[in-house]
Amino acid sequence: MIMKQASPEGLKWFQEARFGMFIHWGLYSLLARGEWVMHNEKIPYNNYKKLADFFNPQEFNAKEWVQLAKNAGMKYITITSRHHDGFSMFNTAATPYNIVQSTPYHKDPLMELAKECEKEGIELHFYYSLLDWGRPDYGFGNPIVNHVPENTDWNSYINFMKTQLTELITKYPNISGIWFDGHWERPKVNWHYDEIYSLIHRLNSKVLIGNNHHLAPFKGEDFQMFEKDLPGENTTGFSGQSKIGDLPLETCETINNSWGFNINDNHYKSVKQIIHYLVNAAGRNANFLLNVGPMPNGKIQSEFVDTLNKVGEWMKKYGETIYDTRGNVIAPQQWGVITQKGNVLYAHILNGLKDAYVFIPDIKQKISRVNLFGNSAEIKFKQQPEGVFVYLPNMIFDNVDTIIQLQ
Ligand code: JFZ
Repeated sequence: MIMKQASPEGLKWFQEARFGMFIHWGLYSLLARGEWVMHNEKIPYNNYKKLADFFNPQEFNAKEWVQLAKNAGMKYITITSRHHDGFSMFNTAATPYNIVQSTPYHKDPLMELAKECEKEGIELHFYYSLLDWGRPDYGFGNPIVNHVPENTDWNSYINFMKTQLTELITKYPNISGIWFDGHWERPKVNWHYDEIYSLIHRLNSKVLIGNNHHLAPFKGEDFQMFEKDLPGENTTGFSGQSKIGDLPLETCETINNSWGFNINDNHYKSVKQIIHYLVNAAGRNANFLLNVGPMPNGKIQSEFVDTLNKVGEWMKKYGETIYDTRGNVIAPQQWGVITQKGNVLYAHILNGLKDAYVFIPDIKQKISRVNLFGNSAEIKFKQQPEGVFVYLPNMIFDNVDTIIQLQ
């Protein structure tokens, strides 16, 4: 079988986008203790299922979510269509365990979101869990023998996923990516990726495939992702086996410490931390997918909204140094990172300087002019074979990011 990748058009917008919103939203949001609550608290599947009887997000408003993302300077949204609890947050014929059929809400929020995204020029990706804690044909916990879980109808599970993925790709307008997760739970099983990936690209060649398997990219994948780590770092221990390949990169991180809504979690990241993560990702040539976990009523909590709006204000001023740039042109430095667009380099000083100058090594192109981004006054510099020295005496540093433009 020939494994094709997504069309270049899809890859191009993805690399230009640089900033997206991750959304974890499902039945678990009701319990307000994160998306792993069923597993962590050993809630029996048949009891957990009762949550559907009262999942009724009356305050959900696709317009509000899309405006929030847009105002924050985000170019795409990646939302959970089905998480490990197995509940489908969209209208599907493959199982009645879905938001339209088994909740009093009876509507499909992902369709509303997809239509709104299309209208507003925001791309939409669906998170899709390979792992399912409840379906008998998945057989969670069963031993894997000869690449299939024992005592299950594994083919039935694979077909179920194919049916759902076909629905997601053919029925929802503007969908441009699938974000797989759960591989790590069964690294030895036969996931039939060859069939699944070619199905996706055959149905829509624009759709990008990414898989949170924490390994070097598999054939047919279009981007490589990192969870809670900048590419090349491994602070979480999840990213150890991730060799960085040639594909576009994405890294995801939470706005507090949780993916799904968590009422106990007050560990809100500051605006500065979020901006630093975004700049550090761009400097390493990666998109930043920033997660929020909406509440069960469909609202996004005010702490997140405030932060996102402030990040958006920064992006309105400085987005030019982030969107459509390339990173890894020059290795990350102690003081920060460099992004590049055409023949313009942006040195982002994130961590302050010891001396009254900044040294940018390994610059190949001839530099003719240096100034602060957004300020035309020229700054003194000296170009040497080993790099460029930019002199910054009496400079007032921006507490978040001082951006020096070189061309
Ligand atoms: C996964 C999910 O389990 C989690 O709920 C969330 O959706 C996140 C974005 O992705 O989290 C993982 C995935 C892999 C590992 C750890 C957490 N891992 O390999 O250790």
